[in-house]
Amino acid sequence: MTAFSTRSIHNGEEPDFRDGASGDVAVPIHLSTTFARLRADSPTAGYEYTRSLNPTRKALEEKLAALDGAKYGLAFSSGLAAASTVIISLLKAGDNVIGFDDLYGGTRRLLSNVFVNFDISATYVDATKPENIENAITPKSKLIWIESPTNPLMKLADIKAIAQIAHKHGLILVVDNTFLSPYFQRPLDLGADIVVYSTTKYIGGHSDVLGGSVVLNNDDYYKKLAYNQNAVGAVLSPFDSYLTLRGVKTLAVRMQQHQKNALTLAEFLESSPKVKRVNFPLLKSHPQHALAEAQSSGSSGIFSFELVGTLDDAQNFLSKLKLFATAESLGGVESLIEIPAIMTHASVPKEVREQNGISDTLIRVSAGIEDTEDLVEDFRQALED
Ligand code: P1T
Repeated sequence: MTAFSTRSIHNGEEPDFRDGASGDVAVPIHLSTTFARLRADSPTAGYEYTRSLNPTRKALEEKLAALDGAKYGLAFSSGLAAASTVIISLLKAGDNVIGFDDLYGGTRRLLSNVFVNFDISATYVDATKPENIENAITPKSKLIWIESPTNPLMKLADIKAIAQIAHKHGLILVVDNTFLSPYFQRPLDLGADIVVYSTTKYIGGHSDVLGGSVVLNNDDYYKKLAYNQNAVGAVLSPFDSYLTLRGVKTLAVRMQQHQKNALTLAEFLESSPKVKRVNFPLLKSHPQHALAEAQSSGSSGIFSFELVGTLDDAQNFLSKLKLFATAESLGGVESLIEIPAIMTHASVPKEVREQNGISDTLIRVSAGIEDTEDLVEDFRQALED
């Protein structure tokens, strides 16, 4: 197997030199919704209708599988569409999901407010301690859903230990690897069964395309997921597949700069009296720093910190920034900042937020790939009275 940065450029996009083919170096955007056949009983190269298979999406799916060292990849119209298709494909009424209690608010909303209507229940535990997951397992439990690091508190889950627990009890382990991307962490190698991504974030990388993906090795789960990708229809469009293919080619170089910027900003904030605590796995002060070093090869541009003061102080700090846009989302080349309690995690009930540590002055940062010193200077001026 070639190295990560080589795969991100070449896999899925080998030029086609067959007779009549043009040898495109970048895969074209195949906009056709349907594909003609020479004979009614034989689709051309397996293509029938774009919802079931499209050449641009197929190229992306091959590339995404290669980045995680996976056998299969599937691309969806959003991260939540990918998550929904996983749940629809592998669970049925009466089943239970055990989730990390600090999941992205939208994932929690999907499990708690949507799938509950189909009699699929969700139990949330502090998965920083793998034994909490084991203790929550009941005969109804079928699937464990974790993020590591979590959104927004940057808590870690020991993927290897949780995979062992899952398999001992016959459960499926799903890891949402959006925050680190396959560049810094490959959950399948650590024992996870299924990895999901919001490709809207680092994989797309430019805040201009919404998408989601699933990568996996298990043949049976893949068949179910591929069937429902077509049957449910939440597929990534050809144009969005092209944008994602284009974005992911630079993932390796982008992730290095995201990491450098986040670490420098996190260290700067840690030394400020106006900051209560900084949550970033690469800081020695992170309670799971050793686990971060053991299961991932680095961290991305995301971290969170708690400001001394009130929600108003947090909003004023954001307003004073010149280079960080106050916006939801993360993982793009431009720096973004937000207040989870009133933005990305507003759908999580207040008492759950408070219990988990998402206070009104918790600020989440997505450091982009701008010049490091320019970003530090922006924070410095915004913290001044
Ligand atoms: O937005 P969408 O592509 O549907 O992805 C949902 C999703 C899934 N998993 C994680 C870890 C995520 O962070 C997200 C989306 N998150 C944001 C929009 C956000 O600002 O946190």
